[in-house]
Amino acid sequence: MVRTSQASTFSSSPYFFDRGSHGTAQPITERVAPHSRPIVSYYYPKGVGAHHYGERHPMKPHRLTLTNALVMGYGLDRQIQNIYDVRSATQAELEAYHDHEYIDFLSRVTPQTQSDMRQMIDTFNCGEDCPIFADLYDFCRMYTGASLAGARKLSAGTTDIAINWSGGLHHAKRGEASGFCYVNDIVLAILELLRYHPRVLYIDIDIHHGDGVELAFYQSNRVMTVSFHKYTGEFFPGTGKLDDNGHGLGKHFCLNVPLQDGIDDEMYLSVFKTVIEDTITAFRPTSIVLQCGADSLGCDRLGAFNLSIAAHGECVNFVRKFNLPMLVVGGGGYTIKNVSRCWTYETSVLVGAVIPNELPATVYDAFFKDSQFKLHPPLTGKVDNQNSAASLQRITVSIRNKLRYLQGAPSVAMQEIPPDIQGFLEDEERTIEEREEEISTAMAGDQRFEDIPARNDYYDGWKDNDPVEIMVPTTPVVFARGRAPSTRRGRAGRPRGRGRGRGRPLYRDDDDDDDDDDNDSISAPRKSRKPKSRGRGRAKPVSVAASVDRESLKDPGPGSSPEKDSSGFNTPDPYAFLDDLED
Ligand code: V1D
Ligand code: CA
Repeated sequence: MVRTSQASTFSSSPYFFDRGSHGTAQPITERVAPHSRPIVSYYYPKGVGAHHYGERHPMKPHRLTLTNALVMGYGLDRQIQNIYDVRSATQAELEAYHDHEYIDFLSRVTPQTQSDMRQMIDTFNCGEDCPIFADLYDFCRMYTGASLAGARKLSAGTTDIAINWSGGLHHAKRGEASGFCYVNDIVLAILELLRYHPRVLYIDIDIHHGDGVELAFYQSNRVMTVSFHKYTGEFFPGTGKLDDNGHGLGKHFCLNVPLQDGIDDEMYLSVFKTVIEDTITAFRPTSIVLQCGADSLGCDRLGAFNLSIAAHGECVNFVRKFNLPMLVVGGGGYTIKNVSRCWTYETSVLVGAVIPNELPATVYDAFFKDSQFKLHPPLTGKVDNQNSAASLQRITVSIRNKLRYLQGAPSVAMQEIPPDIQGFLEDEERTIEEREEEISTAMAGDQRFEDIPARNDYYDGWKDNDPVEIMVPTTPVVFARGRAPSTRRGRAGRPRGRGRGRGRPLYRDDDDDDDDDDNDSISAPRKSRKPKSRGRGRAKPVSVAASVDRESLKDPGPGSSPEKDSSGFNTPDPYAFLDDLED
């Protein structure tokens, strides 16, 4: 069924830019040389699709069953190196981000006990959007276990791409459910990646703002979040405006791309590719997490965009081509026959296979009959396009100017070694394969010091122009969040600060001094004062990890006199701290 591709590249495909008389994007026909095909791991927690939010609820986990049936029906399983029915996440793993009280509640509440737990149900924001349904906790543990397993495998360097269509529940907060999401598997997976990856880029193409992930990393400079979404102020969750850019150390490490109803393939792809290319150039992530919410497709039951499956898939393809370790997760998507087609198509894009437009026969044929069993049904042009070329240009120019504040990839703090690294061999919850993988991950860290390239060597791709010397201890862990994602620590003592609220940071940069979000013209970024040759190359083994955090990337405080670049923007010198590190 699957024809493995051979000749040309996607960029030579006439697909999106020469759309002939069809007026809509056509399926990808990229050809990928077999030797360059990535190792793909596909996670499908058995039984995850059998859960029910409720008859009238738009979220239908059955879409996951449909997706899996199409993926297998196309024979894509023969193109995927690893297919896993993964173990569920443990309570301790969930509590690496979420509050103990909240997880304890999720583990105990059932449709039968909910009348006795009314107050807690309100406290934890369950109700209409986030109902209490049978086996809710198992459902959460399943989809989260799959994202965590994918992240671990990426860190071990034993896969290039990990796919978990059951994950991507981007609205869940530390202490409460939100927008059909209970546990934020994305945040947990990113925390896992951060054990080995200095910089993680999160990209969110769900039509809703990825508020839960943004909030979790709003003050971090090691995770850059970029969400593309419908923004009106009213549309759920009501957040994600252009000038929400992060706070404290995380200022400038959060981007929002607010869009209006009816955006079409051409406009979306143009803004997506511009923003992502600029972001990757400026931030230089060492891994990417891509949330592929399919409610941004045309004809979605809750959405209002006009995207075709081909264009949605082209976003995935565009990110794939950066060849960075990538975790791909699902998210929203409420016209389930389209969600399953979309994620099947994206699976084929990720494995580098070409699949025909004719759907394979499955026991779910009834879902696809009205669209003649096609993978690419017409979905576009149903909603008036409220976006204009000018409004989109304003966004891309504004974002390009915001990215100038990054001034090259950031440094990495060496603050804390997560205790779960030191004790990972003792963890009885881990499967044999996980233990082996984790041992090999730690070994790969040792190998760094011998200059043996490892897949998970996070110096890969830093090339020779890193201005910051980063030294790693034998256990290759960096962690810059003030607390490690320990799976062993008690939770009771942890402050329950932000994240307990209804999805808004407690702070707002109303004093935003960026001046970077209007109709700015683009001017050349200021060059770093520091010579590029400093501290580059491989890190040397050190017995004490150097603490090179990015306090120094903070905006200058009131009264300080930031440098001004030639364009007149205030630009803090991100490398100022190097002056203190001279030996
Ligand atoms: F239409 C409904 C029927 C039953 C229950 C809920 C809904 C519904 C539709 N849209 N709920 C919504 C959104 N909620 C509100 C609430 C009204 N309150 C004041 C807030 O507008 C929630 C939409 C959630 C979207 C989730 C997601 O697509 O982003 C997603 N991503 O990953 C998983 C889900
Ligand atoms: Ca989004």
